[in-house]
Amino acid sequence: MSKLIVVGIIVLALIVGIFYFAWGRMGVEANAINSPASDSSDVTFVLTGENFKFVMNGVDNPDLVVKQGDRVKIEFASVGGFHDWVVDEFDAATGRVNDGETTSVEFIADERGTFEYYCSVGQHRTMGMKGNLIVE
Ligand SMILES: [Cu+2]
Repeated sequence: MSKLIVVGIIVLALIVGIFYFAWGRMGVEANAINSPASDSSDVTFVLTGENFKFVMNGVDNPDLVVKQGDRVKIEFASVGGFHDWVVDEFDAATGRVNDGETTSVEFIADERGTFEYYCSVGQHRTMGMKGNLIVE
């Protein structure tokens, strides 16, 4: 009889323990999901695209310099033609937009180096619509 009570208490303690463990994990995961909100990026670049170049603050195909580990946001708008912004190494690609449309992409620059960003529409890349993303 007393053995049964002891076993019962142990089982109850286990259930409560598992519940608290699961609850704690859920809290952590919820925070992880909530914290990288749309404006939590470390670096934001605002670029436009036209036939056939990217422009930022009046500079054509600018070097985009970030630090390793940065969460990078690209806000991209077309001001003429059909374009996107892509970096293969980080699986980063905006949607394709037409004149007057805006799109964006966020990614973590978790590797050092110089990576080419480009427009993947038609032959735009070979026509000069490309630049460097430099991760220091
Ligand atoms: Cu293009």
